Amino acid sequence: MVAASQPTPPRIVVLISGSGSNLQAIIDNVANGEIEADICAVISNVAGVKGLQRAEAVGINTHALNHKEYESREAFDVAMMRQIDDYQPDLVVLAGFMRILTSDFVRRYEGRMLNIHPSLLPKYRGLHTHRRALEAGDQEHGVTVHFVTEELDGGPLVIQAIVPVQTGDSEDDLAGRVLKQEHIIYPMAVKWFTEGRLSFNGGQVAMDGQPLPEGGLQLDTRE
Ligand code: NHR
Ligand code: GAR
Repeated sequence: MVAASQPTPPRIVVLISGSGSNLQAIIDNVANGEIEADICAVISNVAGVKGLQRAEAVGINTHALNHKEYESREAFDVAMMRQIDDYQPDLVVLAGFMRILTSDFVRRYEGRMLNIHPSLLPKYRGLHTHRRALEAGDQEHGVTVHFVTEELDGGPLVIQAIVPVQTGDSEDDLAGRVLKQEHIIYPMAVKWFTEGRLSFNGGQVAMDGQPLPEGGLQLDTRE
């Protein structure tokens, strides 16, 4: 029997700055067939990081663009856009990417760029989220996947995973508990996007054509 010709799978470019464990979770879900997509390239603003090695190990193109070698944020972002556009991606995935992006960059990929942020947005935009949740005495914490807009960590929410904060938790304990959930919800969101189920159009996130509530979907891991 002749196999039916498959449409070309959606193309993904992943931006990282470090360990790339979220990248690995997405790589694994593509490898096992859960996500039908082509991860065409991984780009890091830091050379030599583990995430680049993870990509190289499975034959994905990698690029390191050191932001310190550019005279401005704008110049760095222009270089990144050129590199990304070589691959004509359908989706840009920020996976532990640590540079704030300019408006021109964000506008170029709006509606097709996702980020994972380690807090229950709208709480704790920006950095050091685990420390801030502990210092505030929060009993719950978590992680959010959202579409990227110009407003830092302010784009519309897709899905959150909620974890408990336990007595005596260190920042690392809490970060580890959250990271485990990141590896579940980020591949889910990427899968929905690549299947055409998840969209962000005209300011509204929709799943299967239905607008999502403002808080996005919730995965509550507490008993
Ligand atoms: N850019 C825009 N325009 N909008 C968003 O929502 C973005 C973004 C760029 C990155 C990820 C974000 C996160 O999930 C992200 C979302 C870096 C910083 C930061 O302060 C803040 C938020 C995020 C990523 N970066 C410092 C900077 O000067 C550098 C910090 C460092 O290198 O360690 O760019 O948390
Ligand atoms: C993750 O916890 C991610 O949510 C966070 O950095 C870690 C990256 O881990 N992202 C940010 O803080 C973005 N500012 P990874 O490199 O192992 O995926």
